[in-house]
Amino acid sequence: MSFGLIERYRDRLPFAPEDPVVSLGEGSTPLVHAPALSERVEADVWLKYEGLNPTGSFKDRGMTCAVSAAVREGAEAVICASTGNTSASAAAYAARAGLRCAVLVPEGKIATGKLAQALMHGARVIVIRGNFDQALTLVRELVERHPIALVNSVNRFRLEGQKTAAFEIVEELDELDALCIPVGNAGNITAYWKGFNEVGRRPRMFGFQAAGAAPLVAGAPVQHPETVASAIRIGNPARWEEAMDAMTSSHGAVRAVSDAQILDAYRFLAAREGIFCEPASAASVAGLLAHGAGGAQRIVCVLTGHGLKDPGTALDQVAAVVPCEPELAAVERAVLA
Ligand code: AN7
Repeated sequence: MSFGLIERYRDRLPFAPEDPVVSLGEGSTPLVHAPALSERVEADVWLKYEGLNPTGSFKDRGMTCAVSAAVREGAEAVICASTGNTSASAAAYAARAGLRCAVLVPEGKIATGKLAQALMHGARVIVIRGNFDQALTLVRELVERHPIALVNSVNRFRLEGQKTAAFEIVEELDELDALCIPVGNAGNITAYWKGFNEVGRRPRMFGFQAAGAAPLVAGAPVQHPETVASAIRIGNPARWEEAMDAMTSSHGAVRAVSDAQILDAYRFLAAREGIFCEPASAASVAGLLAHGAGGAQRIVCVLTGHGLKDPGTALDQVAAVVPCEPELAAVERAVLA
């Protein structure tokens, strides 16, 4: 019997024992030591493997709380704008709760696995001819007019759930100097900082954005964000101020990484550490490799989503398969070549 994170951390979450809980057994993800990466950066690095949540991303931590709260409030439907993972998670938890779910996603810019998840879980998938920022503006206006619960990370229950990843890390590591994390809509870095503060810890927070979608680095919204890391193709983060506060008050930083650096880190993690994450997740490691973490010795990189989410980008990155006749001599040549 595995427990979800509301049960595990109820004393630190805004849920009473009698409240309804919608859970898929999220959280309690592995913190995996990364020897090859540690050697490259001459520090001790661990990977918080959030791709092992039920729908394959960290969003499930926030969604168990957001959907449980929506049920408690009597909601019948939930909605979100999404670059993909939020839609997959919202769809799954809504299905579990018996709620209707609608998701707005940017046309042509969501990874195949995420789209398949949202559709399989029965969400109404609305494809916006625009980007994530436009979709988020639209859903925020829509929920002003209709009684539908908004489950983007502007919903405070999302951050409550996601802060539990920080609790799990400090339970495993007595000392932690820095956290490296990809930043898109800036909810997750805000949630980690909240979680660390609640347990009296203050690691330096290093946020990494894709160079083509780096409003926090530029100090201004980006009108037309572009990056291979579609999950973080976001030009105007909702949690802008909180994220900047997390980085400045922890003596961290926000930096950009190029798509080439992201893809290098993505392949390195798969080929050398045996860990397959999605491109956006690799931004945390790309950032550590490119910019360091202020001389920190004990570092956690958050791998936010599973590599299986985005088979298209993976297959674009790797060597071709080896065709072979079904004969021993041919197989021998193919294997030993
Ligand atoms: C794999 O699904 O915004 O900075 O709509 O899917 O909290 O936004 C996804 C974000 C990092 C960035 N890694 O987190 C969405 C969405 C992955 C992600 C982020 C996302 P935030």
